[in-house]
Amino acid sequence: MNTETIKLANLMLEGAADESFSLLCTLRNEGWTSVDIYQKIVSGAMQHVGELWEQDDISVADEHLATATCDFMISRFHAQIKKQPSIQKAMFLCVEEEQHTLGMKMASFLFEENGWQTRMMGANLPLDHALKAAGKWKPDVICLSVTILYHLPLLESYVKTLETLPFYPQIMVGSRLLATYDLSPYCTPRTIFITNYQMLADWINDQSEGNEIGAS
Ligand code: B12
Repeated sequence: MNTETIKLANLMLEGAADESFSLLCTLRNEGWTSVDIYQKIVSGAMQHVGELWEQDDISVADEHLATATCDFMISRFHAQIKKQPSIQKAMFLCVEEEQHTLGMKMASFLFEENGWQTRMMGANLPLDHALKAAGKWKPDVICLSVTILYHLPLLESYVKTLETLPFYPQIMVGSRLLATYDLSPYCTPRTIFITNYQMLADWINDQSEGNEIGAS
C-alpha cells in the first residue's frame, strides 16, 4: 500500500473532508487517472480502514466517519470532472439488504466520465422495484453490486429476472467476492463480471469502439 493511500485513510478517519478532497485533486494534477485514483488510492484506503476495523484498532464510529467522508469526497471529486455527452444508459443497484455502495458509486462515475447516462439506485433495492424502474428507464446495462457472502443467493434471482426484460439489458456484476469465489453459478452465461476499475474502463472503451453490448 503506498503512502498516499495510508495518508488518505488517516484523513478520512479524522473526517477531514477538505483535505481528503485536496489530496485527490493533487493526484489528478500530477497526472493520475480516475481509474487509478479510485482503485489504488480510494479503494485501497477503504480496505485499510476495513483492516483497522477488523483488528479492533478503530471503533465502528471511526469507520462510519471514514465511510461518510469517503462518500462525500468522491462525489465532490467527480462533480468537477468533465463529462462526455451522454448516449448509452447504465443503472446501478445493490441487491436487497446490501449496504456497501462505494464500489458501485465509483463505477458509476467512470461510466459517466465516458459518456453514459447513469441512474444510481443505491443500497438495498428490492427486486420488484428494480424491475419496475428498469422497465421504465430501459438502461442498456444494469449493474449489480453484492459484497456480503450471504447475499449471494439473491443475486441469482436479480440476474435471471432482470434479463427477462424485453429490451434485453446487459447485466454486469461487481463484487469484492469475485476475488475469492466463482459467482457464475448465481448468474447466466451472458453476465459480465468486473473485479476492478481498469477492467471496467477497458469494457467501457470496448463499447465506444462500436462493439455490441454483451459481445465478448
Ligand atoms: C465501508 C464498509 C461498510 C459500510 C458501507 C457503507 C457504504 N455506503 O458503502 C457499512 C458500515 C454500512 C458496513 C456494514 C457492514 N459490513 Co462492511 N465494510 C466496509 C469496508 C470497511 C469498506 C467497503 C468499501 O467501500 N470498500 C471500497 C470499495 C471501493 O471496494 P468494493 O466495495 O470491494 O468495490 C470494489 C470491487 O468489488 C468493485 N465493485 C464493487 N461493486 C461494484 C459494482 C460495479 C457495477 C462494478 C463495475 C464494480 C464494483 O469495485 C471496487 C474496485 O476496487 C469493508 C472492508 C473492505 N475490505 O472492503 C467492510 C466489509 C465489506 N464489511 C463487512 C461486514 C461483515 C459488514 C457488516 C455485516 C458488519 C456488521 N456486523 O454489521 C455490515 C453489513 C451491512 C450490509 N447488510 O450490507 C466485511 C465483509 C466480510 C464478508 N466476508 O462478507 C468487510 C470485508 C469488513 C471485514 N473485513 O470484516 N460496511
